Formats: sequence, C-alpha cells, structure tokens
Amino acid sequence: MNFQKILIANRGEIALRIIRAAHELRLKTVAVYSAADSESLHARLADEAVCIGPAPSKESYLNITRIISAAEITGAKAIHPGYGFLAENPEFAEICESCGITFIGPQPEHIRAMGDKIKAKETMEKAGLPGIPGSHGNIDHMRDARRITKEIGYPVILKAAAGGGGKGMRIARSDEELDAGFRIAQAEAKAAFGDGRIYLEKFIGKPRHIEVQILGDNYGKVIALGERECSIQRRHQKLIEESPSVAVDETLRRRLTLSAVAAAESIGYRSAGTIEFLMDQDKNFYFMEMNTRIQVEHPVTEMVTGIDVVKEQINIALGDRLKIMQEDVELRGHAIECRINAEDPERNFVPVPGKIVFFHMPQGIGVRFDTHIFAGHVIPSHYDSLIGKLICHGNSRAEAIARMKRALEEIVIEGITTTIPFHRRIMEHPKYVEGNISTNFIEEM
Ligand code: MV4
Repeated sequence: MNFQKILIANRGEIALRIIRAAHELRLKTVAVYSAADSESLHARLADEAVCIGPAPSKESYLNITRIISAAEITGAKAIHPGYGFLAENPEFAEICESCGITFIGPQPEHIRAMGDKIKAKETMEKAGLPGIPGSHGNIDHMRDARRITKEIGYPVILKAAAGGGGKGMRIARSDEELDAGFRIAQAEAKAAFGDGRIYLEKFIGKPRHIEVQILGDNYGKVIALGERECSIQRRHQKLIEESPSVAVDETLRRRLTLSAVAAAESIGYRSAGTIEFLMDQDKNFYFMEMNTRIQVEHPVTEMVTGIDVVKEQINIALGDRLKIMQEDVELRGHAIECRINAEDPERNFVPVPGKIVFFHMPQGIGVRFDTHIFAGHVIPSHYDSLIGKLICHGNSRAEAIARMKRALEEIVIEGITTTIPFHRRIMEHPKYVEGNISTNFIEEM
C-alpha cells in the first residue's frame, strides 16, 4: 500500500498513459519490454527499463516470473497491468500480493468471480442488477436447454461460462439449431477454455452496448463516472466509443449509474472497473459482464468528466480515500474515440505490420491522440494492431463529430495501411450522425 515506484506490465499506448499518470503523481516508473520493443517509447519514457524476453507474449508480457523478477531487481513495489496481457489474471494478482507487490487493480477474488460469466451474472443479479432472462447457472443437459427455451421463447443465445467478449457464442432460432448449437458450443468451450460450461439467455436483437465506468476505494465508497456507448464494433472488437450515449437521458443515466454503484458496493469492489450492459430497443438494460481493468476506451470518460481515471486508480491502490463526490461528477460536452489500427479495411481488416515512415500528430482544440508511434517506428507483428486512439471532445456531439472529421483529415500516418479512412466513412454516415446505432451498425452500413 506504500510505494514510490511502479512497474508497468504492458506496452504500447497504455504503458505510456500509465507512465504519465505515475510521473504526475511523482512516482518513479519501470518499463518492461520485449526484444521486439527495445526501441519503443514506453521503454524510453520510463525512469528505468528492463528487457524481459523475446518477442512472443508468452515469453515476455505474459511471463509472470520474469515480470516479478524485474520488479524485485528494480525495487518496484507496485505493478500496473494495463489492459490485456495479465490484467485479468487472478493468479498474477495473487502472486504480486504474496511477493509484497501492490497489484494496481481489484482484489483477485473479484477478478476471478467476474471472469466466470455464470458466477458474474449470479453475483450481479444478487446485487440487484437485472440479468438477461435465461438459465440460472450452467446447463448440463440438452433437455434443460429445451425446457428453459420453452419458457422464454426463441431466439436464444448459448454462451460459454469461461468466454466473454463474444468468444464461444451461438444463436439458436429453432429446436434443431438449439440441439446442434448446444453440442458445438460445449465442445468449443471445452477446447478453447478447458471449461465446457454453457449457459443460455434470450437473444436480444440489435442491442446497444452501454457500459458504466466506476471507481471504488478500499473503504467501501464507489462512484460512477457516467456511461460509454460502445456499440460500434466489428467481430467483438470495438472501433468507436463515445460518452455520453445518445440513447441515455438523465433519468435512465440515474438508474444505470445507481444500479452499477450499488452492485459494485455490495461486492466491495476496489479500483477502476466497468459494468457492461446490453440495452434493447425499448431501452431495457441488462447486466452483461464486468471488466475488472482499466479499459482501452477510458479516455472518453476522462474528457467529459475531467477526471484522470488512471491517477485515481493509482491513488486507490496507495490506500487513499476517493475524494470525488458522486454529486460532483458532471458530464460536460461530448467525447468520441476512434481506435486507429494498423489493419487494412479493404482486406477484411487483416493486420499490416510495418514501418511508419512519416507521422503527423493531429492537434488543436478538443483533440487528444494517445499513441506510442513515431516516424521510424516499426510495428511488430506479435501484438495487437492498435496504434493510437484519437479522442475528440466538443460542447455537443455534433461539435465532437466535426472535430473528429477534421482530425481524421489532419492526421498523417505513412508507410502502413490504417483504419483512418474507414473512420472517416463512419463519421459521414447519416445513421451514425443521427445516433441511430446498434451492435449491428458495421455489418449493416
Ligand atoms: C448477447 C447478445 C444478444 N443477446 N446476449 C457479445 C459479447 C459478449 N460480451 C456478449 N455479447 C452479446 N451478448 C444476449 N442475450 C449480443 C451480443 C453481441 C454483442 C454485444 C455487445 C457488443 C457487440 C456485440 C456484437 C454481437 C453480439
């Protein structure tokens, strides 16, 4: 609970984001990097940098022993995991604590509970969040799947308990599809996660993905920082996020945030977290999953609340009390984030690693670009293809869109193909401009 030096167990833009927050708090930083990242900005911006292995993640950013060793050698008494890699690995959080290193995140039992999607749903329903109608717990036999479906009606969706983020899901619209889907889903879940447990829900068509950012301290206080609309995604990869959501008015926001806060309070959640909801076309909302990490899209929340979420997360880990009062959280204006990936939208979004030969940073009022790229940077093929997050803020959604279009025209990344032209198309799309969006937007555009 007392540390002056943080090790960042991550790379790319989020490693930079965490290093900056730590330096503002006058904390020292240690970067870890793989052989593919020896020229990376995160290794240069940190006070110290330790090479932890070769390029493959398993031998570097996922290698717990090497990361703990780097912390011990440098005397870092805290580790921030960022997102991805080890961020939601409960064993890693436990090992940190048993080595006397503060894990900057929630308690291992909360990571574990939310990682099991059946347990998460059960826990959150107990805490008062509405769950999507379906099986309570896992289904062992086909006849149970049939019985529950008789009660709730088709279409239904089968999900893996160990899944999440869309992995191992199957939709069924008839008894035949349910029979086949059940067996396939079970086999796939067993093969992919070593856990064949499956649960069933009513399938909600064309929903919105709306999530609430929360912060909980070590003394039982939880606050909500408004919602994010994350419906613009492709194959379960978010492309654009915004805050607030056009589908949420003051009354609905109060209900969403009050229930998210009550749920997090009732489980004694600590650190930054996100409660994800599915919202149907009648604006009913249901608990979907809880993410127990800092998320890629946290900057849109920062831009509308003025709150540095990473700094708050570090302060909470230091044992500070949350000083922000819920009444003081105000959403000012509108923020949109476009994820810029090194991918080719013309070729089914295949990753296109390579060397950036020229880079111009978009700038000006209301523009933020969280990135680790620079001219001369070579994007390694071993990691995800996110190369930057363009976040634009405006007094209104229309102004945020106008700024985003302007910034997407101003930015120059030469040498590789990126998703920038695809984002320009979305910003011009009448349905996007109207705010008439759902998780089906990309496939329907
Ligand atoms: C659903 C659903 C419709 N009905 N559950 C996808 C990711 C995983 N977290 C859960 N997901 C979904 N669950 C029911 N009962 C539709 C999706 C879904 C989705 C959800 C959020 C964002 C994008 C999505 C894309 C396809 C399907």
